[in-house]
Amino acid sequence: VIRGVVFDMDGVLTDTLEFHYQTWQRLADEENIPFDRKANEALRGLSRRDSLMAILGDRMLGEAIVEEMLDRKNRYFLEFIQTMTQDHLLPGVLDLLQELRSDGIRIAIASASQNVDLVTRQLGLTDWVDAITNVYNVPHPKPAPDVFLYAAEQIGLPPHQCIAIEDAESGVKAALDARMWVVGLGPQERVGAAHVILSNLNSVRWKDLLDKIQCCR
Ligand code: G16
Ligand code: MG
Repeated sequence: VIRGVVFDMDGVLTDTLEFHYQTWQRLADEENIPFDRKANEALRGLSRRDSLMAILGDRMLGEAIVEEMLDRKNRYFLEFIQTMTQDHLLPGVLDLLQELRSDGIRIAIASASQNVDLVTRQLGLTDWVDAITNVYNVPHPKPAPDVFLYAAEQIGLPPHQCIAIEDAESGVKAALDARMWVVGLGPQERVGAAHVILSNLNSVRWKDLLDKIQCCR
């Protein structure tokens, strides 16, 4: 039986990809590093540091410079986060959370974002979730399974009793390696490894989701 749902945040509960894009673009422009929307797409689900490493490519920089860039990027990102409200929840999210709650399903958020607590608060979701985990809580970021394993532990369930909902290739891999049932949101090329693939959570009912997972067991 499924007794818990672990949500990824960026790209599942809310769409911060555009905010991440604009802030990385601003940093890249300041540093004269080539960057565009297409390059940003490859950063989906990666931690902040892994994202910067991907942008820098083979440019070798000292740790102090890297740290400064990570801080600067986050400062720009926080400016966007301040403007977020419940209106930034993606379609279908609140309805699904409501259904989960009334069915007694435990709810966690497992994100690669160090800003997960703040964003959860801005979205008005703090009281909706039983646990929030991020990269601070675990040794290895996605695609390692750590953050999902930790989330399952936090809601007191074995991973195989949990469904993970992810939008990134790295996150799908992390959740599969944690041995959860995985729902991928997005195109086949990106989330094709998931057990169930949907385009988004709009009008997705809990019962339908369970049926779909049941089918692949
Ligand atoms: C998210 C995004 C990533 C972002 C990462 C780190 O993870 O998908 O693009 O780089 O968080 O964010 P921050 O700079 O706030 O620490 P997730 O796992 O919620 O999709
Ligand atoms: Mg994501």
